[in-house]
Amino acid sequence: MVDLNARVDLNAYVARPTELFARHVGGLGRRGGVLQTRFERRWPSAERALRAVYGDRLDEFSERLVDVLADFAKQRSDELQDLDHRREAEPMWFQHERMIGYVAYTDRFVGRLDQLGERVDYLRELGVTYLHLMPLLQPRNGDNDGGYAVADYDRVDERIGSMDDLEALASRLRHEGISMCIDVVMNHTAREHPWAIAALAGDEVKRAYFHIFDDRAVPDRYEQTLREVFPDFAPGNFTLVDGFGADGTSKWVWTTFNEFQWDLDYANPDVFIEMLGVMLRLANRGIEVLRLDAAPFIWKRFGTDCENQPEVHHLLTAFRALTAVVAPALLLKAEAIVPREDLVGYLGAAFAPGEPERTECNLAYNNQLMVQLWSSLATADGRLMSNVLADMKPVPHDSSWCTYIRCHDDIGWAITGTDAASVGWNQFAHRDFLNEFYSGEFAMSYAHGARFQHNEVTGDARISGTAASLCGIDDALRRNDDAALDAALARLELIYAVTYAYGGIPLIYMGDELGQLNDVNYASDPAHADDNRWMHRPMMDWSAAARRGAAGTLEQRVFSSFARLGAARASLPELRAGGTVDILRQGDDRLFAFARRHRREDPLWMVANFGDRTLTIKRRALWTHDVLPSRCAISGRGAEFVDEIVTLAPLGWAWLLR
Ligand code: OTU
Repeated sequence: MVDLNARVDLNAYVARPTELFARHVGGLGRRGGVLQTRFERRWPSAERALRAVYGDRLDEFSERLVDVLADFAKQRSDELQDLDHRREAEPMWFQHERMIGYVAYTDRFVGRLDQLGERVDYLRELGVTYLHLMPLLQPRNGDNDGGYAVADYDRVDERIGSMDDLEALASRLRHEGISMCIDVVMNHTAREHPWAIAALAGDEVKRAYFHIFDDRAVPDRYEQTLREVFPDFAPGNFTLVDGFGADGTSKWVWTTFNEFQWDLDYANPDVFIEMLGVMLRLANRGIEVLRLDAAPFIWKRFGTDCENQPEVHHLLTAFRALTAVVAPALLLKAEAIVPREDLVGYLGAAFAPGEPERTECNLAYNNQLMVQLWSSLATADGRLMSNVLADMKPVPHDSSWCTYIRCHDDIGWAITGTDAASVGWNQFAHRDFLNEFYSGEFAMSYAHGARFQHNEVTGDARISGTAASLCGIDDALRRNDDAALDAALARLELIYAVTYAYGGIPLIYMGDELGQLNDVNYASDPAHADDNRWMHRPMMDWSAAARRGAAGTLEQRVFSSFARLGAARASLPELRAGGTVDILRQGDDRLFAFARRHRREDPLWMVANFGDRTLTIKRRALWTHDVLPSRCAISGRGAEFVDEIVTLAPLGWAWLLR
């Protein structure tokens, strides 16, 4: 194991890169001075992280790193330098209560990048200040895992536009107050990427970009401890690929995901430098947030599951420090859907008591909250969620969660044996229940989802389906049951209201704001037929969106609830990220309650009833930090705060203030 906090003799190495950098930027006047200050501030962290991974080999490539940074710094536009200065003046900008995210596929949302500007007003109605456009760099042809198999990091998928369109859009959105986020698929490339093609053709340098083995000996050793991410359509973690070199021999290539996605080998510093270049090129096009896809997988170690290894954190720390020299406005978001003790480390939380916090990614997905919201709805019980979230380590004050309830992926039930036991449940029985419930197999269920990646051997499965369909909107409409529809809408609002209050950037997944149902025709595209995640990646229904202004329509009911939540959130500085979350337990199984607080400011409380009967909470039961709530800022579905009592109807919720 590499020691995360290994001491290195900084004096021996720091001087040289610092001087080298000074030579590059020395002639740039005042700007050069700023760059030099940033370099001197960030390099020690990068240096220490890279030395922990590469040891003395760092001395062989540190000069190249310095060159890369200086080149990109010189190319950064005036507009983006202004942005850098603004962000440096307000480094916690992304924690603001105004931050609300929207996540969409460009083609499914509007068609092409140059058409997206027409929809800014729509996003504004929702209060959106952050737009994540799903993978949009040039993918391989045919099945490309929704764009997660990139054939060229320097080109935009030609079906949606060009790099220039992307740059123009990022700039336009920025002027509208919207920061753009895109994916960097950093763990793997498509097998059609020029690096992979060169490796196949016998180029030894490029072969060393990947994990390629002549026979099964090494892969078999790794397989003993690896899990399968897609056991259904991509079993195993290695793929036998024919056609290597002049004689066309077959070799085993590491492919964690689909067989056309070749894992990159970050033990090779060339790969690190290439990916740094990819990130900085996108930053210099005006992208403000990079979603680092499958980040936990970028380091492999025998005898482990090859996820969340210490080197992953060193590498991310180095990416953060180095990108911050050129583009301090850039945020890195870890896509790490991992157990909570592993998850908080991506935001720089200490790994063990007594260890220091680190500066790693700015953002990460709070998948624990997401899973628990669905689990609580299905069980009509807030206890497991309360236990799990109370057990989560706080994250560093300068980072933030992305809170969400749906994304383009399946929902994996990351609930451990210990978690389940904390409320007297069995982990596997609970997982099976959730799968039965959300796939609609369970007799009493209102959900219309489907099982994803059912593994007959382990019994494991995950869930696909849109939020609306999982909340029962589909079911209520089919049965033409108004009361059921009310309840379904209340579920959707309730879980989104938690994501708007819990701390972080809440993400609206495209279509949820209109209650869009599953795409029942997803399988008619042969490239999507095997992968039912496409059922919750529908085309935007603009005719449904047009009904958002028509009183009494489903779309109006759902959309207005999102707009109201967004407006309320933006008016409550208590809801900005940072600060603390205290889970409040009242002895009522159905209740989920927490208080958010920044230093000595007054807290904001959220109380939510996941049960199917009305519940009451005495005001004094919400006592925290020596204060009590006295008024309601906003509430949903029958919530009242009268005298000393908060009354919550089933699925009712409220945000309370002092
Ligand atoms: C990600 O998901 C993407 O979100 C998926 O859409 C891609 O298929 C995949 O990477 C490959 O690029 O395991 O089940 O901890 O959970 O990277 C989906 C991170 C996944 C993993 C995540 C991955």
